Amino acid sequence: MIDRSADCSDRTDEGASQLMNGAPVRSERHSLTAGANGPTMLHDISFVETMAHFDRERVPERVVHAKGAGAFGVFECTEDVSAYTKAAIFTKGEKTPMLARFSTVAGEQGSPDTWRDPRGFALKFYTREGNYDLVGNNTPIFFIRDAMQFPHFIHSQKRRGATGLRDNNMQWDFWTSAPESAHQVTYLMGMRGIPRDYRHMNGYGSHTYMWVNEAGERFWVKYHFISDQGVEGLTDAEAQKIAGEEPDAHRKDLYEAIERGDFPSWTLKVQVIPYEDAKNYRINIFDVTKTVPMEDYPRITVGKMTLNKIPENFFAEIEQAAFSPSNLVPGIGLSPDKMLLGRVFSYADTQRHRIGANYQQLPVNEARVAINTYQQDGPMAYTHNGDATPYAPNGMGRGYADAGQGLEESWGLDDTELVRAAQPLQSEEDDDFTQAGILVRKVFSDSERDAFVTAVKNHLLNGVSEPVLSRAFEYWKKVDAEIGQRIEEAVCAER
Ligand code: HDE
Repeated sequence: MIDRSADCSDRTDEGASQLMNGAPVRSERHSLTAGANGPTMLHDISFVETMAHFDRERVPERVVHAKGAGAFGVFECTEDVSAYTKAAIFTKGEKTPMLARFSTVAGEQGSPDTWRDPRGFALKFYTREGNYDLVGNNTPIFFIRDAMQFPHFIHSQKRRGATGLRDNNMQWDFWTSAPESAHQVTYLMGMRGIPRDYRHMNGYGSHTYMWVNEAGERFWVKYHFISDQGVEGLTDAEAQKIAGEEPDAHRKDLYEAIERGDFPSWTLKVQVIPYEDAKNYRINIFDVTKTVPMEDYPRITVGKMTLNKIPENFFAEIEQAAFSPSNLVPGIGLSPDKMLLGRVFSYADTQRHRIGANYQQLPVNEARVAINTYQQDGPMAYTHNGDATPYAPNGMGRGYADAGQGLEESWGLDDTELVRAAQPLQSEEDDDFTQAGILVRKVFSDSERDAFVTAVKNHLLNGVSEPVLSRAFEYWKKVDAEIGQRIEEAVCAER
């Protein structure tokens, strides 16, 4: 037998590692065995602790938006918008530290950054009034308008039960069965459907939100984060090439730009809609499948966000980052958008499952203000209230919020019955197809329209069969008769 102890001897350098109880790891290389050929001893605590922790390294990936990248930065409010909101973050001159995470939607953690998909645009602002999260996308609209449909929609975009494969037939079956998707699918198949990278895309709050000023006046707002780098997209062919060569291309691009000091920035503009206008406006502003025309409500500038620091640790700060539309601050509220209200439940719920009940105590999620909370205990509790009176009301002098606070960012209901129903149209043009048609005819250039037809054709030729295929032709003819015809001819020519 040849003695190999000389080339793999244990080292006891100064930098040697410890177990989490602080005691030395006996060896990071050799387990404790009965003789050099084993078996391994169960009282090898160094081995057991190392392996047991490794076995628990992953937390569940996000059920959507699993693949992403994030960076820290600052938001500076450069304009006076105090007429519309009293939120400290939107006070002229205020600089607020922040975190941004960009993502694809349907792909899993290791999936390529360049698949055709909307991109998440999630922002967490550590304001002096508490954390404010704006969890948007790079598109101003969405596929559906009722949160009840979201699990169904996502199931159609993810993988089949039997094969574990994605299936375009399933995607088009859902889209053509839910015509409110037309606007978002047009956007997705268009030139903004695959961004060049995370820096060259805009971000949108997508839903309508509420702002409230010092006097208690309420306004509806739509957020637009306009990329100072410009907006650029990839063709299918470019995207596929990058997917093969560098699946993490967008994550890499973001980190490399920040590391070389080329800090990406976005200018925040908002559309402000007077509270009463919503009732009789020709578009339902609480329907996230619609945009609000800028000729009626032009954008005003608010400030700029700049990303200038990559995470110190991806898992701790990006994988465990928990964004939620329910993280609001005084002066900013929700709206009656059915999708938004469903989201207000879903995010914190999934985070309790994914990260744990005390996820808000982690440094990346922790508010940077003093907190007096009656929440206590739970798994991995880290911050605590010592021996403070643990209930309210109390006569022991510990403060608590009283009834009557916190109504101003809300809205009342008229004499309303509970129903399960589709929203009525505000006007003829409030239907499912008008805005999608405008996008195709008026926003796309000739070459962009050609690329759009090609993108839809390629998608349909990739596994879509009858009767879904014919329904897809009808769907596009409703968006625009000519474009529908062109798509049908292009598909039939290659089938
Ligand atoms: Fe999300 N979405 N979503 N979503 N979403 C999640 O939350 C959900 C929607 C968006 O970087 C999940 O923490 C429902 C619209 C982003 O961590 C989950 C509905 C928009 C991210 C969830 C929607 C978004 C998510 C999964 C329909 C743009 C990534 C993990 C009512 C305006 C955030 C998580 C990050 C993530 C639910 C629709 C944006 C399951 C129920 C519309 C950017 O809670």
